[in-house]
Order: sequence, then C-alpha cells, then structure tokens
Amino acid sequence: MTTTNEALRQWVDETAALTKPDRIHWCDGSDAEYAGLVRLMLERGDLLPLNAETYPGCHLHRSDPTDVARVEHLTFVCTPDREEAGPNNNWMAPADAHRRMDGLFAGCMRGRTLYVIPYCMGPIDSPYARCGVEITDSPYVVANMKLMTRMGRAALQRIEREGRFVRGLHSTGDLNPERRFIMHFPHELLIQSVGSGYGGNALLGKKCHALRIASWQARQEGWLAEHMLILELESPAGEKHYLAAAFPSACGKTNLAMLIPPVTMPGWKVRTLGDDIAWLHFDADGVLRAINPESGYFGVVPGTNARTNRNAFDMIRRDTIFTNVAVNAENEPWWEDKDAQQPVIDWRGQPYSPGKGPAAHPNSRFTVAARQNPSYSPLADDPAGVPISAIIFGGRRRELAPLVYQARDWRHGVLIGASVASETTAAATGEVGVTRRDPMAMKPFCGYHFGDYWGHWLAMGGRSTRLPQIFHVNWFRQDRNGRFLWPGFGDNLRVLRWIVDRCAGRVGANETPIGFLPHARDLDLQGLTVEPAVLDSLLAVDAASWRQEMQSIGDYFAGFGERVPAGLSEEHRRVLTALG
Ligand code: OXD
Ligand code: MN
Repeated sequence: MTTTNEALRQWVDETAALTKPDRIHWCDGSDAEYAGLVRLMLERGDLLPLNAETYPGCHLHRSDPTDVARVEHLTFVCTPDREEAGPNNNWMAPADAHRRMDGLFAGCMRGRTLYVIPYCMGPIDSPYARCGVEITDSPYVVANMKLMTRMGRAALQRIEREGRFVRGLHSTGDLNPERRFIMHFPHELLIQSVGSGYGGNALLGKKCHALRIASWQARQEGWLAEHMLILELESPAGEKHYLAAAFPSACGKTNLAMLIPPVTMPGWKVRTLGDDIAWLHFDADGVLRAINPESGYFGVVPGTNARTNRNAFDMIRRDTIFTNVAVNAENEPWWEDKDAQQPVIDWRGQPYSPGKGPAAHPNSRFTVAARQNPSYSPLADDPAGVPISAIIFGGRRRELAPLVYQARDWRHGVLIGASVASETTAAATGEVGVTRRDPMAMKPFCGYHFGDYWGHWLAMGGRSTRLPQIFHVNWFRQDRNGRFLWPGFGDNLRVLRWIVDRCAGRVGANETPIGFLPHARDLDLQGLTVEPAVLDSLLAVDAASWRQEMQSIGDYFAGFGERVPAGLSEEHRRVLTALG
C-alpha cells in the first residue's frame, strides 16, 4: 500500500531517510493486520497472553517502569511566538525543538519497522471529523490506535480526497526519560514524540492531536475541542438529553459516561457516546453539536468493578489490551478493588508482595473498542453528532464545591469552567492529591494561551441564542474523617436528573452568589439514605470560604496577564462582589 497524496508520500520518505527503519508498513486497519501485530508482540514478549477462557482476546503489556503516565514537564508547545503558547504550556522555539528532535530521531528505527497509520478522528463521513497520520516504530501503538481510532484504508481515502492531515511522528527511542519529549508544532500541524510508549504520549491521535492541536485549530475555525465525555440520558417518558462533561484525568469521566441507573430510578437509561474528548460545533440553527473523535477507550483500570462500573467491567472481559495490571493465579488480569482474589504477579512482573505497593499500577489502563461497551450509543457514529443540552464541569474537591450548581448564563459558565480545580491523580507523573487549577480540565491539553482560550469560549457564547446550560458538579466531598459524603457512581444520575430538569425549565433553584443550587426537595433521592445534615453540607455555600476561593482564582487569572479577557475579569468581579 502507498498513497496518491504527494505530501504524505514525501513525508514518509523523508522520515524513513532520517530514522532508517528496516521496513515500512502502511496500515490498512484490517482485523488480519491486528491479529498479525498481536502475534508479533506475543513472540517478542511485548504482549503476554492472559487466560484465554475467561478473558478471550485479552493481552497484557508491561511498560518500562519509568514510562507509566503522561509527562507534562516534557510536553512542549512550539509556536514561533512564546506568548502564543502561554504560561499554561512549556515552550520551545520551533527551530530548537526541530534540531533536538531530529537528533533523537536520527537512525532511531534501525532494526525496526516504520508503521504508517492513517487515521480519522470522528465518524469517517462527518464534516466535523479530521484526519491525521501517525508514523511509529511501536506495534503496541499501532494495535492501540486500531482500537482507539478509525484507522487504515478508509482514513487514507479521506486524506487523499481532502489533502489535509495532521502529521505525528513517534518513536519509542530508547525509553530513557532523559531523551523523552512530546513536541507540538501547531502552525505546522505537526506532533513529534520520542522516548515513551505510554498512551497519552504515544497514541498521537488522542491528547496530542484531538486536544492540543485541535484546540488550536478550533480557535482559528470557531469550534471547541474539549476534554469531555458525551452521554445520552433518556427519561422514563422517552425524553432524551445529551450532556458533555469535563473532569480532569482520572476523576471518573469513564464511569459517568457508562453510568448504570440505580434500581430505585426505573426507566432511566444512560448511553455512552464518548468518555474523554468532545469536538463541539454550532450547526446552522445555532445548536451546539458534539462528536467523539475517538472510537475506543483508554481507561484507568484500578477501581473498576461490578459495583463502580459494571459496563466497563463486562466490556473488558474480551478483546482488550491491559497495560501494567497485575495477574492472579488463573493468569487473569487483576487490579486493586477488582474482587476478593489475590494478585500473584505485580505490574512489573515481580511476585506480588504487599510491602512493595499496589499490585496494579494506579495508572494501569485498558484499551478497548467502544462498540464493546454494553451502553454504547450508535449515535457515536452519526456524522452530524448530537445536540448538547448541558455542559458540566467538575473536579475532585474534598471541600468547598457543592454537589452541583448551575451558572447564571454562558459568561458565568465560562468563569466556572476557567476556575475548575482538582486534586491531582496518577494519570500524570508528579505528586498525587495536591489541589491544582485545571481550567475546563484542559490544563495539560490546551494547545495555546489560556487567556486566548477563555476569550474563545466567551466569543462562542456570542454566536448562538440556543446555548447549552452550564453546570459544576463535585462527587468527591469528604467529611472530617475522610469519608465521602455522596455515594457517587450510579447515584450521580440523581444529579444528572436535576440538571436536565433545569434545562427543561421544570424545577426552580436557590439563587446564590456562585450560581443556582438545587432545593433539596427537587433532588430525586428515592431509595437513598442521606442524612439531612449531610445533604445540607453538600448543598451549602459558605460565603467566607468562597470569597477566599474567588480571591485565589483572581490571583490565578492574574498569572495570565493581559490576555485574560475583560469579560472573564468582569464576571469574576461580579461574583466576588455578590459574595459581599
Ligand atoms: C487520559 C488522561 O488518559 O486524561 O484520558 O490522562
Ligand atoms: Mn483524559
């Protein structure tokens, strides 16, 4: 296979001349190709077989122990003007970055195969979808891209028709963290990644293309590329709403997207369109429509069980790649909070010993095709996407943020989104459990200056009179003893129900300086025991603490200097004044 697209052919030739692979393989995306890659990786020990009876088609990959998460300190946005990348990104001058990367790529594929992966982010016939080509020397990356994207022949045909694509060059290099870089060149629609095989660093269609490069393109072209799940909520009466929700990494987007309604809410249905990324465009009627650019999930494994996420638990019983989980005596994948069985081998491949830390790495992952999800919505393949009723922001906050509140209007919603804060998780290298600001859950993923990004969000609000409502949720409030105040998981549907009731104008609310909060009587709590005092704390707004919070948000915004849009500063002042 080769291509009629001259630019692509030339880029592959130049890359091969630089990296010196033994072979070049153009991926067609077929099942036979996937099976061949799996065979090759099993022979090389890159994949290990798992119990074929209980986990058919499933395999285990153990990464290098230093290569288990995204590396934000080694991720760069390389724009000609440093200001454009903003204080929210590491920056390197394009010429310096190219020099450095060319040096690292030189000869790096000797003895290896260079794989060319044409892929399409979004339904192949969607006007909102965009194509890319990833070149990689990792069969593990190819196999993951097959599960995560629409890749192969049909994507190549679209590229040949359109002539436009994002280029991504990846090599695992020598996996030395000293020689690991994830570089983005938005002006060149180019990504270069070396020295890591980890999903977020190496599956270039995901964070690098669908968020960092796409957010930059979206600003030029008037749309939004966001770190959001997309779900369909159907009421017992058959009313359907589509919700998009942005939470920082490992804060439960996958669980919410696959939510199973509590038995005490019969007739409610949740279907999944996406669990990580949404591309949002206004249609001709001013309706904001969402597509999920991905077609698979790269989800956090620990904590997944029949109670927390039955759909995911069932989904990953076949045809799944597990990365950095443990195994039990039956050679089944095992992770913390899975079941009562015992791990035998830990994620490093060593005999498990409780003194050596968790058996599965806290950021161990499953990669699986979205169609395997029992709650999969076929609308994920609809080229027109789905109309969004509500945008939900959220974070992991022990204190302060109530269970749910609603913005007064779009501008207030942008302030709420820009103020998102969350305790850090294992999805990125660094300290875990520290509260950091993560505007729109895009801190690691926005490909340009946050000030300009907030300005773009505000400008989007001026483009339609049919804007979605904006909300903030927090499932993670704790009492003084560290116990969660809200049960979470399936019971989060009670909050989603209030959200759609608000969208439909069916219920009133308590107006507070931070937004509209539910009257306790409007929350469907049937079958759930929540002490009145606990409900009070979940729905409380403590003005003094919020004043402090707003002041700290103001300090945070000040770090972005003059590019912070006036509308956001005015909105911030308005809320601060309302807090008294
Ligand atoms: C992810 C992340 O893998 O956000 O989705 O880190
Ligand atoms: Mn994510």
